[in-house]
Amino acid sequence: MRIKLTDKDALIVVDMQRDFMPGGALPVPEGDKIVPRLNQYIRLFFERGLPVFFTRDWHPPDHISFKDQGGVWPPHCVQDTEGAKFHPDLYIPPDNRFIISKGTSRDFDAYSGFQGTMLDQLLKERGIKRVFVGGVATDYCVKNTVLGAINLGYEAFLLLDGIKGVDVKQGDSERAIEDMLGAGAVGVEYEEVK
Ligand code: VGL
Ligand code: ZN
Repeated sequence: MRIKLTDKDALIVVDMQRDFMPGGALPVPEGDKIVPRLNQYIRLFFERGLPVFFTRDWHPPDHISFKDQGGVWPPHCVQDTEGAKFHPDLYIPPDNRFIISKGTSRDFDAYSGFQGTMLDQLLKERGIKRVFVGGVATDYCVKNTVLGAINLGYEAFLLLDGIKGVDVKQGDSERAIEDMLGAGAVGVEYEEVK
């Protein structure tokens, strides 16, 4: 399907941080492989004057999602650490881009970029009606951000060539994609977006 970008569109790049890349604390297999593709999307939106939102997991050191606190994950994306930085090759435009930190308080986790953040307000203020979502992890934060967007009334496009999942259980990412498409998300690839 051909998608023509308009001024009601925004790009959301989910959690492209070192700890989610191979060698990081909570690696998404091949998470780094999507950086060049995401950079193409980021440049496309930036060149069209459309806003780009970068979500990041931004946890305190004693966050409840960590195993030591009874959670399920190894410590990851601790605020102000190397692991919480974006992948060094990720293109961050000089302006019209926004960093959305989530999971910032000890007692709450947030898989959706909308949870406990200003993302919805920032999009609404700019008249955004459609969001294009890529990044990691397909089966956690990408999925919850896409479903969150749909619940808030946005049209959501899933960047099929710009996502990677963790697959704690085999097939998790495939099921997550089915869930998103089933909820109304539209899957797209770069060549279709102009
Ligand atoms: C994520 C697990 C824990 C994600 C964040 O970004 O998908 N996954 N925290
Ligand atoms: Zn996390």
